[in-house]
Amino acid sequence: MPKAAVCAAINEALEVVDVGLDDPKAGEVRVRMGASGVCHSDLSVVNGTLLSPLPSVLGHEGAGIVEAVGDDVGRVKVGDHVVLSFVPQCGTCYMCTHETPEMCETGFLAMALGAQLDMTPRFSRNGAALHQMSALGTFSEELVCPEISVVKVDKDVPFTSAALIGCGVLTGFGAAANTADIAKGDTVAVIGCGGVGLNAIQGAKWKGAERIIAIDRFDSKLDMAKQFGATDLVNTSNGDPVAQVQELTGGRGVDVSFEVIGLKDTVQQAFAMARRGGQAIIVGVPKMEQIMEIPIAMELLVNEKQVRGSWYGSSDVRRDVPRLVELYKDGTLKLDELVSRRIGLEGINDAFTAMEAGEVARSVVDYGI
Ligand code: COD
Ligand code: ZN
Ligand code: ZN
Repeated sequence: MPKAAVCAAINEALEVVDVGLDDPKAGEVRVRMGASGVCHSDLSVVNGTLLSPLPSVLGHEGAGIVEAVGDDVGRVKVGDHVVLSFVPQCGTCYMCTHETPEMCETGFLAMALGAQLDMTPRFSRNGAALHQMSALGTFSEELVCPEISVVKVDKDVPFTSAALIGCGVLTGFGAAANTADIAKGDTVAVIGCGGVGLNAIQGAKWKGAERIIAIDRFDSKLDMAKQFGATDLVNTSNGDPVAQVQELTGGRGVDVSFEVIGLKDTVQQAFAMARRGGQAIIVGVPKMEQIMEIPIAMELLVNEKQVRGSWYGSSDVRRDVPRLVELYKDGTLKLDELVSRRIGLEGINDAFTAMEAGEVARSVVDYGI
């Protein structure tokens, strides 16, 4: 029986327990986990910000080794190293064939309901079904997931680095590389320099942005942002970040801004600091009831500002994961540097505390295989 960190109810600490794991069915694979990142969205499920069915094995950012395959599995074989995608991407549905596989219709419900494509989970506890976050549940020594949720990667990428590709890197880097229209020489701003925001910075740099303004409430995060390519640092505790950005840009604002926290106020700030004709890219997801307010006449029309949501960095995982691995290998993409702490499953609750205190880019569960 694998050990897994289970969230039984909102606002309860995760419990590390033995869980049952069914064999993979047709189109599914069993993965022995190498590593799992601890992302803010895991904490958002625990504190009720993000709605996800409970009880559940959390974790949606991981990498491991294929240990068994069900019938009709053709994309991977036993022994392959894989990065897990928290969005299953089938490659054949309407969205997948219209260049938007991040919104794959085949996997959407399973992902939202914490189950496999047949809407049942493979985990159980004392005989009762346990959901799997994003059809995964990477806070487990082993899991079963759809084969369309795994992407084969080279064996020489350490699991602790490969794992981070699965959420933080695809989401953040992709927001800059895929969703946004960044031109060489642009000035961008990134609000929120956590595990995802740092990757938006890396993506913007890769796209050729010349100035990258990092914005956060902690100097510790701004120091990390500088290491990942930020050229200007704005601490929100020193005053209104929009005014600080206007000052840094001669009053014009930035070509592209990114909101990577998930708060209404910072979404409004991202829109306000975009220049005339600029773009605000929204990566963080605020509480469901939050509404964005846009002055239609001046901002949308006269100033021609755009606002775009970026779900999973608008990523096509079969195109983007290999591309990111290449960028990691040639030294362009920093992954090892994102791993602030290596922990065991029992350290996840402390990892949430460290995340909220601004102490880490990422804590990573190292399963030690
Ligand atoms: N002003 C300035 N900075 C702030 C503020 C604020 N009011 N609040 C928080 N911050 C900073 C923190 O100091 C921290 O550096 C950063 O914002 C947030 O970083 P993390 O490490 O806590 O969070 P990430 O990077 O792991 O996750 C950010 C997301 C935006 C992805 C996440 O929180 C989210 O919105 N998830 C929901 C969207 C979703 O489901 N995405 C797919 C899975 S992640
Ligand atoms: Zn995540
Ligand atoms: Zn699809």
